Parts: sequence; structure tokens; C-alpha cells
Amino acid sequence: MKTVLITGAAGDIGGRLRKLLNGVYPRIQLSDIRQPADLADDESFIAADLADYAQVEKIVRGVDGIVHLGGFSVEGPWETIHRANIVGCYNLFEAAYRAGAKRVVFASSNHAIGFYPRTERIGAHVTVRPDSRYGVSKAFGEAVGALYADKHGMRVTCLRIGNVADAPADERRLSIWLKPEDLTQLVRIGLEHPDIHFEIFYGASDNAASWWDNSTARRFGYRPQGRAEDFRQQALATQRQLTLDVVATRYQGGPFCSDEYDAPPS
Ligand code: 15L
Repeated sequence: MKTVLITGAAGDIGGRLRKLLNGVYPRIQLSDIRQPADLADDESFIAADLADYAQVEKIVRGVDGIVHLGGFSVEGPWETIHRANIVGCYNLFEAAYRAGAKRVVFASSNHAIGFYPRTERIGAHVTVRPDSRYGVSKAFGEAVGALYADKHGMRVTCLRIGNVADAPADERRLSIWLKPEDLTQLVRIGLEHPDIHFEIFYGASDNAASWWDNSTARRFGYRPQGRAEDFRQQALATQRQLTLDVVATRYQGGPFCSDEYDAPPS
């Protein structure tokens, strides 16, 4: 990897990754719809709206690998999700393929499988169970990634990211927390490992309360360092201050499941 593009570079994960990947690859190209507030003099940035194919063509030019974080990162109206995460994601893969980029690491999300109950432990190959329009867009991104891997030989890694933060924020995050350094490890496997074809990894640290079997990632050498249990007391203290949400508590996607929920009680 000589040149790596990071889309969504102005977001929270983008900001963390820019710093953690600094010096790892000869050239890192950043992009987002707006310039990161803390852009350093030695960082290279091109603004682009992912929904505009001509703009996407400009950011993928000359790039070997892409970390695709760009898009809308929570639930939103269909028009917003469609533009940023459906059209934007398709444009990214299509332009990357046409420009000769070899690898894409796609930031999928736990919300692609959010309607699995917390009582169920799932692997990376389960049927998607999105908990939101946002989750549907992440499942779409995984499908687009599979298409470009199988049809065009791109090497694609989808990371079903739990929650990236310095520490797990509440009880649910004890199961899905991803330490930023562990995310960096997963991204580097996606960009560098010689055996990647199309892979789905869970973006989670070494969490004792995890709902996910991440053995695929481990087979590729992933050795997470973060342990959510080290933060259990503080996460539970925050949890006690939250209002009880019965639907959110039942499912892995938490509040994304209870939002707009009106299914009859079963
Ligand atoms: C996500 O996919 C979101 O991007 C992030 O903002 C969090 O809500 C996270 O999931 C989560 O599930 O905690």
C-alpha cells in the first residue's frame, strides 16, 4: 500500500484513524464533505460529496487502498441515507474499481445485524437483520463489497463496527466496544493481509460479554488488546442513569431497534 484514501476523514472515527495510521503508509489521502477542523499542514485533503460520481472519481485517482468511513453514521430520513450511504457507497466502489484501486475496507456497522437478540451469539456469516434504514444501508454496502470482490477481484473487508470510543459508555457497549487501536489493527489487516478476498469481521475488542464470534478476524491474525471488562463499573454506573427501554435491552442494536418500533408484542 503506497497511497491510502480515508473517506469520512472529518468524522470521529476518521479523526482517530488519521492519527493512528500516521506514518504507517507512504501517503494518506483524506476526504470528506467538509475539511477536518484540525487538518495538519502535512495532511492532504480533497473535499468530495460521495453522491456525486465525478467528485468521487477525483478522490480515488492513484489510490491503492481505501478505508471507506464516509456517509451518514446514524439513523436518518430515507433521502439522507439513500444519498450518502446507498448512492455514495456504490459510487465509491465503482469509481475505485475503475481507477484500479486494489482494496477497500468498508465501515459496516453492528446495526446491519442489530435485530439479533442479545441471547444469541452470532458469527460473521449470519443473515443480516438490520435495525434501521442506516442498518439496511450497511447491509447494502456489504453486498456491494461482495460484488466487487467476486466479479472484479477487489479485496474487500467489511468491519461490522460496534462502538469506537476510549471506553465502553454503558452496559450495551460492554459487549460491542472497539478500542481505537484495535480498529487500526483490523483496518491494517484489510489493507495488507495477502489472503483477503471478501471478509466480514466484527469491529469489537476482546470483550468478555461479546455477542459475536469473531474467529474469522482472529484467523487473519487479529489480536485485540482492549478489554471492556476493565471498565465495567463505570459503564454500569452510567447505565443506572438511563431510562429503561425494554425493546432496546432485548436486541443487540439497542436504541436503534426501539426507535420507531411498533411491532405487536409477541
Ligand atoms: C454506529 O454504527 C454508529 O455510527 C455510532 O454512532 C454508534 O451509535 C454505534 O453504532 C453503536 O451502536 O453504539
